[in-house]
Order: sequence, then C-alpha cells, then structure tokens
Amino acid sequence: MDLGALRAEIEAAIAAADSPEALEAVRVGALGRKGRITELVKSLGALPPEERPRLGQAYNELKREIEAAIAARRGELERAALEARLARERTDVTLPARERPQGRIHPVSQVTEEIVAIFADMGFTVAEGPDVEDDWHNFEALNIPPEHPARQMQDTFYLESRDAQGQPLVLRTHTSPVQIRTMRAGKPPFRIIAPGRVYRRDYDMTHTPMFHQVEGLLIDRRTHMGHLKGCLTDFVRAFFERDDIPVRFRPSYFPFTEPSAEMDIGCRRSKDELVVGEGSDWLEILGCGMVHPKVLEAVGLDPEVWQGFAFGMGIDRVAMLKYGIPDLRTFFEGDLRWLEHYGFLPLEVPTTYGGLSR
Ligand code: 2NM
Repeated sequence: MDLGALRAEIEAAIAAADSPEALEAVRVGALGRKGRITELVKSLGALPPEERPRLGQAYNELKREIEAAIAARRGELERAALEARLARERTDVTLPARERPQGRIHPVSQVTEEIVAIFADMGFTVAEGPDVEDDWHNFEALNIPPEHPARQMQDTFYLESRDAQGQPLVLRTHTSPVQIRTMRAGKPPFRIIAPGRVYRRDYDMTHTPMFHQVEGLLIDRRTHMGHLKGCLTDFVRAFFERDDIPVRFRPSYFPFTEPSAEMDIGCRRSKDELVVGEGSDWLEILGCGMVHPKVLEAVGLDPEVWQGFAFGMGIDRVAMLKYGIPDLRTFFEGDLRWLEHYGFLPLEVPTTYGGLSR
C-alpha cells in the first residue's frame, strides 16, 4: 500500500471540496466506518504481530494528518460562506429609506390648507356641511328671497328630490349654509371657516360648474367693521406672504350682510403679467360684511347682543393668482402632467411659522 499516494489523493479531494457537504463526503470516504483509512487500520489485525507497530503508527499518523486537513478545509469553507453572506446582505445605511413620493397635492388642496393654517392661528376652526342642501339653509335663512336672481334656474342646480316643505333640494351655491348650521347647532361666540365645493350653472373661461370657496364667520358681542378689516387685512398679507400689500374696501351688496363690502388688494398689471402686492391697480379678492340682523334672527341669535362679520372667497381663483396658473379649467381635467407641474409634494405642509409655500 502506497501511503504517500493515498495521502495525496485524499488531500486533493479535500482541496477540491467546495461545500461542507462535499467535504463531509470526503471525510466519510476516508475516515468513516468503511472509509479507506479505517479499512487500513482494520487490516492490521490480519498482519503478523511484528509488522503491526510500524504500520499502525504510519496509519495513525495518516489519519491525524487527514483529520487536520479536513478541519482546516472546513474552517476555510465556513469563512468563505460567511464572507459571501456578508457581501450578499450588505446594507448601505446612508441610502434614503424611502423613495421620493410620486403623488402630488392638488393646488386647491394646498391653498385650502394654507388658508386654514392662517385662520387657525387667529382662533378659527374648520366647519363642514353637506353638498346637497335644502332651500332654507342655502337661501331662506340667508335672507335670499324667492325672487332673488341667485335662485333663478340659470344659477342653481336643482335636484329632483324635495325637502319636507316640498321645496326642491339644491347643490349648495355657496358654503354659507355651513355657517347657518353651525350657528343653529351651537352657542355663540363663533369663529369658523367653511372651505368646500360649491356648484353654479356656469361654464366659460373663468367659471366651472363646481368650484371651491372658503367662507368665514365670526360672531361675538360688540363685533364691528374694524374687526373685519383687521382680520381680513392680516389674512391677505399672510396668504401672499407680504407685509406691505395695499388693501381697500369698496361698498357692495349681499343679501346676507349689511353693510357689505368687497376687498381689493394692490397689484400691477402689465401686458402678460399680474404682480400681486404692489403697483397702482386694484384686484378684487373677496366679499365680506357684517352679518345681516335677519340672518342672526333666523338662527335664533339676538342681533342686539350678538353681531359678527362674514366673508367669502374663491379658492381656485386665489390659487391661480398665488401660483400663476393661467387657466381655471385645467384644475379639473385630471391631467397628471399638469399635476406634476403645479402640484405640491406631500411633505410641503403649509404652516404660518414654517412658510406657507416655498
Ligand atoms: C360672502 C360675502 C359676504 C357670508 C355670510 C354668511 C353668513 F352665513 F354668516 F350669513 N356666510 N358667508 C358671506 C358674506 C359670504 O361671500 C362672497
């Protein structure tokens, strides 16, 4: 038996084993119960006694060498397996944990949040109501008599269904019914804003049959026109992020306020540009006034004790002004390229302290 050749053969098999399983097969083949070296050791019994010590020693030496070689190879394979796993599971902890968001916040939603943030700082809370209204909340309680032009078929969407009084239900033409419901449901004082969808039968360059409005209402004892002017002046300056915007109030008429006014802000108009907040032109921004005594009476408030101011503003229109969006009708086309261009990222949350917009 050529022990040198056997050793070389087994050592080559050990070196060639490229997995723990392959190495174990080599070990069983050499040192297992029927392994080649085990068989050699067993064969010692058949030899003459004087030959046993020398051969026994040689076999044992070979066995120890092979055991050591297998242990060394096992260590190598384990280290290689660990290296491979570490490489496979490598993590770059400096990579961003999340992908950049793909969605965009619609300018109407963004501007609504901006307006809410400003009025929230002044102590107003948000109130909501149904889009489908009855005649009383949308018109009657607001001192809009049956013959008023706003009630005419061309302005209001009338539904087939009727209310308990037999009057047709309507899609609300303004968010004022929310103020009516809030005043009826609670106790004064009130400080609320009501943003939401409103509906009018109108469709051209500057009108869509559904648009967004925010109305505000403040009711307290001894409220007067000075409170209205201060509050709304602070609002437009916060909204357009300029402390020096000129404002003026022009007398106007609404059935639900007396006196009524329209608020203008200073602007400069050139051939194809409109700059808000400076210049010698004026731009109408909202309607307002002191809540009419008849409206207060309709909701059960004594006008001798409680007074207040209210205002209404088109959200879509001020969004166009603030963010330079030229065509109102594009707001409602659902064009993803438009939204990617004019929309806001979900984390651009408007706050009055962090900057409304950037
Ligand atoms: C406007 C203009 C002026 C208004 C009035 C009321 C209510 F319910 F308190 F009477 N809510 N909103 C109001 C006043 C709305 O929109 C141009």
